[in-house]
Amino acid sequence: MDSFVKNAGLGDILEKVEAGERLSVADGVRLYENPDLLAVGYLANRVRERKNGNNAYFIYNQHINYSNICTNLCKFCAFGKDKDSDLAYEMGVEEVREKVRARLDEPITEIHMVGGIHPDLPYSYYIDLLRVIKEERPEVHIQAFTCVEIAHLAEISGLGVAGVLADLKRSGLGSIPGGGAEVFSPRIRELTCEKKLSGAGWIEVAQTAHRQGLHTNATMLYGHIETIGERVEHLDMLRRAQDETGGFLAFIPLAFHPKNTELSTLANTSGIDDLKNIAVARLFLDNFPHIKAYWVMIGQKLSQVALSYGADDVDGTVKEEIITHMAGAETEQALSRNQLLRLIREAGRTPVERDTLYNVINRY
Ligand code: V47
Repeated sequence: MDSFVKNAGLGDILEKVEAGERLSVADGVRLYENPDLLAVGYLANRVRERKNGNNAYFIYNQHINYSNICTNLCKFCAFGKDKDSDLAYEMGVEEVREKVRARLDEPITEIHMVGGIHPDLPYSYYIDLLRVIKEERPEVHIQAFTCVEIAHLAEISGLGVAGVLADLKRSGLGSIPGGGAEVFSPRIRELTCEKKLSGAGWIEVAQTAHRQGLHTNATMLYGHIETIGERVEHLDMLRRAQDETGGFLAFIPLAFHPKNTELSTLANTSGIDDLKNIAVARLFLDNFPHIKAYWVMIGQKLSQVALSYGADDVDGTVKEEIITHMAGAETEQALSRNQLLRLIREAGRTPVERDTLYNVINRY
């Protein structure tokens, strides 16, 4: 049964996987470069099964993007706009309250809220956002503000990263999403998002959060101008950080969508590359409990397949996704619980509805 993995030239990696031994950076590069997707996926599926059994997780969540006004204007992003752009928007605090109120009849357990790096909203606005959400939905877990936004809030408040995190936590922040990581390589940041917080800075914010007991996620935006070496370097930085502070819950590979971005001449990612990123992440990030196949970016169909290539989570109901759809995503805006259940069941997994911290809400 394992012979096809050996025939693919991955016999030594199979042995490491079987022994639960850590893969090297060179192994990571070899996995990405290996053309035998089935062999790489088989290895990743073994690890997924060992870590998560037959469970495939999802969450009933709501996305809120409070503003797209952004001073970073990254080349890969179609969401961020200059404040003078006709497409710029900014929600008042009461508007966010309305967004929450409008869905109070749904069993939402998480609100995922991110925005751009706004040039002039005061620090109090962000605290108010948390406050109104908690006023409307006291039980909800707020997963909000990427590490990039946190660094910005640290600056405008003068509180520093640790001070801001403590303050946000007191105001209702439950955890931090994985966005803004992009590719940590200074070369990629220089070429695509020179104004953004550095890769090292992103990790520093995430680790500061972990030290305060706040969990975070991590992402990697792949499929633009990054090399395979830069992808593995990114994963390696995350793995080292996780060894130190242990607060990452999930890793989510994000498939680049080129439409309406400054990199619009690039092609969309292929299904092969999408599955490779899931599989290599599962194999390399041995200290990450969960790998998410984000259906918004890779589609429902490939998310199902990804559940046999290392992923154990498909994110959630989402609703009103703006960031990927502005960059040309053709996926739905939201999925119902029944759609998620069907997606997971058809893939041969047991659907498990979770909360943000992976406590089980319902096993179906
Ligand atoms: O931070 C920007 C990326 C991120 C594009 O933590 C793009 O559980 C593709 O981070 N094509 C936002 N990606 C999404 C995100 C996320 C989504 C779901 C779950 C979680 C989680 C996190 O999307 C941004 C940026 O890295 N992005 N532009 C684009 N054109």
